[in-house]
Amino acid sequence: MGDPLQRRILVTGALGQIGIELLEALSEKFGYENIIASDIRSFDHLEINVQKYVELDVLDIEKLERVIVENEINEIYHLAAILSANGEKNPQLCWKINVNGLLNVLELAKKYKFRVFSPSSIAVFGPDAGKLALQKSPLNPSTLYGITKVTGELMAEYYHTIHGVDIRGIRYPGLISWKVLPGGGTTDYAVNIFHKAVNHEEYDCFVNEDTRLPMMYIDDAIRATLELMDAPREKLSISGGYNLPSLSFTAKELYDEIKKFIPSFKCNFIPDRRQEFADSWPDETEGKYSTEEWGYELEYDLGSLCEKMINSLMKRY
Ligand code: NAD
Ligand code: AKB
Repeated sequence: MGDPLQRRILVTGALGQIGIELLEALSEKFGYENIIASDIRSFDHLEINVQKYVELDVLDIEKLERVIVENEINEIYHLAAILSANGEKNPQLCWKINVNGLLNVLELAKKYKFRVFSPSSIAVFGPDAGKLALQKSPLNPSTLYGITKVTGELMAEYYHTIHGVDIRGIRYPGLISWKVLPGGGTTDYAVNIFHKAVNHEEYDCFVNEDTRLPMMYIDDAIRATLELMDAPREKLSISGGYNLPSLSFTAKELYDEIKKFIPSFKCNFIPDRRQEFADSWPDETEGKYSTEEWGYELEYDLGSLCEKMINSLMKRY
């Protein structure tokens, strides 16, 4: 076995919106040679610097176990999932990947004693959580995706308490990033709008202009992830999912902010089914426990987030 203090990390679902960014941050922090990226898809991001990539379906527990053992993995960032909008289109697949996939990871974590990061979501909340969701607000989601996320949080608490697995999670708000397009969620409009604006195209936003949701720039989410995984376990009272303090803005407020940079940009608001999912979620999340237990603080506000997104996308296009 290698040095037990040296992190040997497997990232599942690594080609997604969060994975691409987390891979870069983990590689810089722990060394490119210690990060194994995996996803069900074949590797198609030539611009991403990855030393080892494995095509891996998290439902294939034998292959997952082989990858863990052969690479002496002692930490997994388990990002493979189906998000809210796609989950509602294919509930069985959403349940299988989000719940059974996590169960595979947890069973192997119990056996091989590696640490796990498993993201939760603001989708754990339903209409009864109120506009400002607290850590201990009720968890009665009305989307199947939300139900899988509550189940994942309960499984995390169970495997921690009963089997001593060191698993940690964050209830990410809608994440705004520019490197890859988001993967079929409800908050995707807050990313897609930037691509259209920078390309000088009109955008048909699929939620109405008053829709207000908890949001965050990706750098704040990646930093939260690394900070949580660095926190001493004895300081943590939660295994399933920490609320973070979030930004909170409407689709119209986002549009207005983008117009400060690109005044000719035009956005139409044409709600579809995803409006229902958005309406079932809170406007904002309160992050008391993440701040008190591991010192988390937000850095980006709406203005700095828009500036970063627009400058980054302008360089790319
Ligand atoms: P994404 O859809 O962009 O990426 C998920 C990745 O999982 C994809 O690359 C997909 O190919 C892969 N995948 C799907 N099925 C798989 C399987 N069977 N085996 C292996 N890989 C598989 O999602 P994301 O935005 O990167 O989200 C990652 C995690 O963060 C998810 O658990 C999601 O619920 C959570 N989350 C994301 C957000 C957000 O705004 N992006 C917000 C809250 C929570
Ligand atoms: C989605 O919209 O499904 C995700 C999430 C908030 O979990 N971005």
